[in-house]
Amino acid sequence: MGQIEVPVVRNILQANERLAASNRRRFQEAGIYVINLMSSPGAGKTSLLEKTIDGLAGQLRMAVIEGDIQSSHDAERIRTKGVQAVQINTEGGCHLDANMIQIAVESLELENLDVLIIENVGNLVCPAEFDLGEHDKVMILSVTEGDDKPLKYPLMFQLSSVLVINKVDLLPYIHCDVQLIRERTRQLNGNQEIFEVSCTSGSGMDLWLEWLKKKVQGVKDQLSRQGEA
Ligand SMILES: Nc1nc2c(ncn2[C@@H]2O[C@H](COP(=O)(O)OP(=O)(O)O)[C@@H](O)[C@H]2O)c(=O)[nH]1
Ligand SMILES: [Mg+2]
Repeated sequence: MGQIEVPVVRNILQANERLAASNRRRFQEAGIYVINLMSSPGAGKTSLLEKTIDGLAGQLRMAVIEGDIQSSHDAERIRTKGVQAVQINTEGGCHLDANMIQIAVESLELENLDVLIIENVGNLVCPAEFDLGEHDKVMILSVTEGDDKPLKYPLMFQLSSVLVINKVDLLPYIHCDVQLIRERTRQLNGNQEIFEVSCTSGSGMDLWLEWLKKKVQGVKDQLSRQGEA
């Protein structure tokens, strides 16, 4: 059985890589910066999106793709903020893939946007394996999940450009050592940016927004350099 299953999984991932490369080209041509936002359920992905929308209002044009197993609850939260949100229901699937994103972006005018954030399905395992064509993977770990998570779910920590440690407002009430999260993450990924935030109080949000704006500008600069060449 194992000998049959392994090539099948490899083929699925290779097909996904080809579609992700095509998405990436489409994003580059449009000059739009794209994030694949991942975490376990409830760590604060939609909350970070809401805070980010508020923080970027009037500065950057943003859209969201919402990946959920079922329901359009999160997409509605985003639309309430006046931002376009495309819902993908995976109907039981535990992650998004590049094909789903290719279809979802058809309903967006990418050329009129600066940043697209894709909220992946809540899961610390499978989403990390599927490239969507994003520029950066950003993961959120809530302090309520515990400081052992880099040890137990290393792949997402290894592949993410950014770790957002959320719910720091709850630190006085729980046992979680943020310094230990930092050290354990560093051992897996020496280049990861780490932000400590609270989506409830808004603390740490300024540094996250500053980082995001720099990334968006980087894509714009690259596009204008290509135009000059
Ligand atoms: N105390 C606290 N609660 C938060 C924070 N961020 C999110 N939450 C709460 O955590 C729950 C899950 O948040 P949500 O953004 O829906 O998580 P998602 O499933 O990852 O999209 C909600 O009840 C939020 O209000 C935070 O920084 N502090
Ligand atoms: Mg959500």
